[in-house]
Amino acid sequence: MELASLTSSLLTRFGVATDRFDHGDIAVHSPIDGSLIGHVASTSRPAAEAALATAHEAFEAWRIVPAPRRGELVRRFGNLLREYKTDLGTLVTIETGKIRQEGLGEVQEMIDICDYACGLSRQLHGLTIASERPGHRMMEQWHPAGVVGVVSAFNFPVAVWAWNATLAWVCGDSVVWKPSERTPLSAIACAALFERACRGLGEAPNGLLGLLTGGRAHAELLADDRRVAVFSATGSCAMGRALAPRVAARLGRSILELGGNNAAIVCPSADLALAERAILFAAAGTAGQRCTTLRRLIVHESIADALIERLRAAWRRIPVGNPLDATSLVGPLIAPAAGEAMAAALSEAAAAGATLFGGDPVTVHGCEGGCYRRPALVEMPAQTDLVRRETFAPILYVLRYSSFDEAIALHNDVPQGLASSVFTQDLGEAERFLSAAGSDCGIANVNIGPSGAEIGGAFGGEKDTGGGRESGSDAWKGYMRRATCTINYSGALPLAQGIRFGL
Ligand code: UN1
Repeated sequence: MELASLTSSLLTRFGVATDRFDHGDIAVHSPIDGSLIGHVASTSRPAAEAALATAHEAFEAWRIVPAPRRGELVRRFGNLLREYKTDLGTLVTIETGKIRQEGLGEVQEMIDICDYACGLSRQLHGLTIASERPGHRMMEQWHPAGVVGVVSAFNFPVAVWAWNATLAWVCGDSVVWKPSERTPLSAIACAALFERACRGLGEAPNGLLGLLTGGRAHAELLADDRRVAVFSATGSCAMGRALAPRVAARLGRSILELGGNNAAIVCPSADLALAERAILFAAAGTAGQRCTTLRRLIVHESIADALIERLRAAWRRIPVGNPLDATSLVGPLIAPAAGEAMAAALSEAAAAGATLFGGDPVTVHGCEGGCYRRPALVEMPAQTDLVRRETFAPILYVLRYSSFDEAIALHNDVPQGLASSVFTQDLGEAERFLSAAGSDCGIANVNIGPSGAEIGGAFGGEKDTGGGRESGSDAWKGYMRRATCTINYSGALPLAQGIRFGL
């Protein structure tokens, strides 16, 4: 079936009215073959302002709904996602070009975070704190924060939004979402499913989710508006650098998940067969377009030739093709510009004396309008500025090391700090990598690649990655405000620090 009609039948199944996707100023193309799959209207400035106002009203009603009831809404949303997993996964594949397995995986990640958030809705625990004063009790309460503005990227168009939105909802917040201009249809589908989840729950006010389709002006609106208590943005470091100062200017709170330049250190004792499989998924998966994609391999010189040999054999066999075909492992890049950026990086590497393998354009029959590239393996003589930059494409730079200290130094010597991994059977090396003097990233793994994190842990990274944490662990605290409360039941008025003050 032609992609446009497949897209429209999927959207109809989600309950989206035809006029939401068949006219408007934003032309949506599938990276699979470059074909036009829909038109979406940009939200006008007044409509965006109105969505913010409605979201703020919704917050004021929602914050007093008991948290477990808020969890019930998210549970319902999760059930709808279970029901529509295949359809939404297919739509994600059509709109982003990621393979079917990864499209389904992305929806599963949404289902997982719904379960997590639902459980969390009964566990928004605060502390009881020992007071220094007699007859006093101290406690911490966590209260809803307000409107959460979410800016999401094309590569994880629904899961990363869901990490933010589901936590925000159970925390008593409302959400205004500005998805990537490249993936408005997946966002519209999610909004339709969420609306259905709301319909079944009397307590859910109108406006718990506002959707702003269009360009960066909406992201700027969310960054600037004081009603947006939490501004959560995923995307490039450049995007973060442009928006974070605007939030800071109004002393607002932001959660930033920006670029990564993730590495794996492969030690002499590593299980090379396991490392090879992990490297393949982490470097070539999602056509190198995850923020957690493995971009740098730091290999001990004693095993480098053997590992590179294995990787070349694997790279040669990677099936690059239509992501809707079950046999494809690597689909297209999001747009021709991404292919151009990849080619430019490869020529810069060649000029720096690199040994290049792969990286060439691939013509996929029936998908001539898509931008398909064979993943590239690039042996670099040194960690140059090129290697320190994130090129959002399937390029794996390979560097050699001789001492573990040198490997860690190379590992950390990049501006970004998202995900990292070490492959070793040596407990000392593994522990050193995880220690305070080891990997400086927000995610550090042993014998697993850097990508494909589970939702149960906090997700995010340091340095240019922006420092934000989303998803599991105690990331929910970022979506609430903390009140420290002291109650005096003594009948007297002792002051803290033993201060005497009175007439
Ligand atoms: C992203 O690319 O922005 O850990 C998110 C992973 C996925 C999420 C990636 N669970 O690779």
